[in-house]
Amino acid sequence: MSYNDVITFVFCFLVFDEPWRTIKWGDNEAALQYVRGYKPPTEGQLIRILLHGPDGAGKSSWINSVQSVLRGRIYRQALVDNTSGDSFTKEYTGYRVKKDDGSFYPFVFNDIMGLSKHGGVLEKDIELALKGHMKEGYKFNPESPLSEGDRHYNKNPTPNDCVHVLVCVIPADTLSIMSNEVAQKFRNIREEASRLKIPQLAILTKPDLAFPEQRNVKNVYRSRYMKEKMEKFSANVGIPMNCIFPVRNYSQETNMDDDIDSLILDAMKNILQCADDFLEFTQDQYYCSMC
Ligand SMILES: Nc1nc2c(ncn2[C@@H]2O[C@H](COP(=O)(O)OP(=O)(O)O)[C@@H](O)[C@H]2O)c(=O)[nH]1
Ligand SMILES: [Mg+2]
Repeated sequence: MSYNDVITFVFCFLVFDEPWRTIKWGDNEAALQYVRGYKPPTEGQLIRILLHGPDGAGKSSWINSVQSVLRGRIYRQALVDNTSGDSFTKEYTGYRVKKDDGSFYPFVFNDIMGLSKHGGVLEKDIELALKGHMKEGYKFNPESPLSEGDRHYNKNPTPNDCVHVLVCVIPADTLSIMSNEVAQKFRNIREEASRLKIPQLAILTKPDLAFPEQRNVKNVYRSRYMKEKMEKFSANVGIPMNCIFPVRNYSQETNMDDDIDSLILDAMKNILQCADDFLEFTQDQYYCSMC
């Protein structure tokens, strides 16, 4: 048996015959129309999507990837850090996606400084951001959270300032080495979001780096490795499997790819549906009186 035969055998073993989750690969028209035509339940409502996760997880890349899909070309607005080390996103910044007519989509992404074992964003800061107390432009301080006296503290958050969906961004390739401390931080943040009834999803980035067969993005729901990682993560952090979406971000591509788009749109569609459910379920008045 040659080396290649052994590798093939191992890969066959690791891949399901049938995908365990179905998705319409490359047939993106309906999902694209949904996201492009999305309107929040009330006029003037802005859907705030807060992304949090470890440094280098691909949060900024995800924002760029969504913009790329919606604009039909590779987009690079949110600064992507391709060096390891300290988090590059040190300021609380909101990113909106422009439509062709110059107006904006009714959602905004907030990319928050990474979550790590030592330092990283403080849980208190995430709580304040969830409640809409954090103004854009706030520079994170790993030593102390935003205080009421700070000029970036929003005393009276409106429904547009509050977070409507919390999205954990996790790299699939380093999932197994996530420390207990980081997992505990995730759980604490999740608890706070649950208390505020804010829906939570997770996106699992870098499937292409997690295992070689993932280089074909269509294998993402056929990989036993990936499913096992998602199940472990789900059990560890408490996010149900149907709220976890593997996505391949546009990182080295210079051209769009229909299959990569399919994963991004599937995740984005679910994020917006969660926001809708949340807004329908919770009266804004009541929600913001909790802020
Ligand atoms: N191969 C691959 N690289 C990715 C993916 N997503 C992000 N990256 C790369 O990971 C690095 C960190 O990404 P970045 O978006 O800055 O992470 P952030 O710190 O969470 O905002 C960059 O070099 C990205 O190009 C992905 O799905 N696949
Ligand atoms: Mg970033």
